[in-house]
Amino acid sequence: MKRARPLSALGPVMLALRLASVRAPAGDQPQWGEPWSRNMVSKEKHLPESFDPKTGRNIKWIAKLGTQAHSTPVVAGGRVYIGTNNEEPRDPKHKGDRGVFLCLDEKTGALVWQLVVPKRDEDSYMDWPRMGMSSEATVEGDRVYLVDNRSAVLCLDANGLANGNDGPFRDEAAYMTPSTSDGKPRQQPGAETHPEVLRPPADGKLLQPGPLDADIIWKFDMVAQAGIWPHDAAHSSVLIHGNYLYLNTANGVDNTHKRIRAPEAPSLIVLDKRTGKWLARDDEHIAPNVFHNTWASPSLGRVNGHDLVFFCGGNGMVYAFETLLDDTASDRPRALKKVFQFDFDPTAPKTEVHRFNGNRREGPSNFYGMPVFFQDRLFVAGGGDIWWGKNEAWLKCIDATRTGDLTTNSVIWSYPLNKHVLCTPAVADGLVFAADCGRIFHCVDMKTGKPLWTHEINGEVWASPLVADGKVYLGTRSGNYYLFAAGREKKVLAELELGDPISATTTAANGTLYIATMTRLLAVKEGAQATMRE
Ligand SMILES: [Ca+2]
Ligand SMILES: [Ca+2]
Repeated sequence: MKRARPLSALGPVMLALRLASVRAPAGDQPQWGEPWSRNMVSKEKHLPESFDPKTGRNIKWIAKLGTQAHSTPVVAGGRVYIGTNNEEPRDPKHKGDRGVFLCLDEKTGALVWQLVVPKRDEDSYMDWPRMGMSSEATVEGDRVYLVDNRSAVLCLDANGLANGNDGPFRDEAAYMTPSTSDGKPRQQPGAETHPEVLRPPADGKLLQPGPLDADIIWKFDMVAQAGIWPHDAAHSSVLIHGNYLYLNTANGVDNTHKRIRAPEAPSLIVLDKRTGKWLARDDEHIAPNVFHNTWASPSLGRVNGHDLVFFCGGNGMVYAFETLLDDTASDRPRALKKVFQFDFDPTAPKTEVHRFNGNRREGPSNFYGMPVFFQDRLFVAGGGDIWWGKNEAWLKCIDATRTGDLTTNSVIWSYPLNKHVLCTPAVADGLVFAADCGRIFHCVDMKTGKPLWTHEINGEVWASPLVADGKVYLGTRSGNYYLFAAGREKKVLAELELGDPISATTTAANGTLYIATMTRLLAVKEGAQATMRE
């Protein structure tokens, strides 16, 4: 593939900016997907049909990231938030492999502050080298909720340390200091290695927080406090409902990929957003059948007058739970009350699932994307695990108004995908859009599940399609970027090569698109012209 000129060689904000027109802002995008349905749609208008990073046409600014950036950018309060690694260090005191979470200025892409967290060095399978921070931020007011690369849930101050170090958490120095000097995994082959709490060096030499470092308000360590077993990379997108945070735990297999080491650990937890106190958990005994990990985040919708939390477990089951009431308080985490469950793949094996590890023809299903709630229905994409499971995958539409076991009585339609799926679907104007790792983009009729059109694309799709302003925006792991008309007839508006693999879903906020590749974040705006300099 012909690579575009590596703009990442430019400085973070070395692009002069000229806007041809200024339009009224439509809104922030403070979380991944539409609140709270997680539908991959946006109400933004006047979004570009094309752009060119080589000439700067319709480019507002470009910010350098590290060498991997798997989270989707989030925009709130004049800031853009995105996770990456430390291969493009922004502060010389943070050396070596780290999880990095950037807070950038929305107007210019300049760094406001960054959260830099040491890797887990007990075992590389607990925090994969150079993966960076993969979770999406969720922002409410001046509070930023995030799961870091050590599987800790953090509440951060959007104002950083500029307005002082706010508490109760004030151990930023210890939390940013690695326990070993080189940060490399110290695992021994075959050794029984357990996850450990970060213990900075005994010599007392701590890194000192400066104005570029994040201000942590509170921290909840899912490994130490909820007993999960981290695997590969933590990924969660926190859902806020009232005073409570709902999130998946990223509890997974160990480095053999055939053993669950924390069979009692929760898959879905609820924390108090004010304090980080652990209030509730699922009691569905999901963990023993988690085939790989618990990477799919929850969604929320109102059914029959009640708010329900929808959750796709790492065991191939879809659940709905009652939300907690706003006066919930107890000494120990209570069990979430289940409203329904749905077996996404009922003929798949249900016991000793890890014997199917590496089997591409037969085995259980799991999920990476979120269940989208739309008009009393859930739209769910799932199937065999991309790394270790079977190839089969589906997009399914479920009636979310029933209770109990929905497996046999609530499938409205099921549409087979080509191969492995990681995306969350986008539902708009009677159409459902999804893309799979078999390199096919799908447009399906929302009512019937009948395919309307498909398009063969370059590269696996780890991102989700975004529908906004009558267009579908989608990037792929081969670095190709597609714009389709969001209609019943196929119309490819543009196909670009951005030069680096793309994992992030495109974000639309305040009239601008945010498109992240592995190495750079593009702010794309109709009428903008960036001056490209060496
Ligand atoms: Ca502060
Ligand atoms: Ca603090």
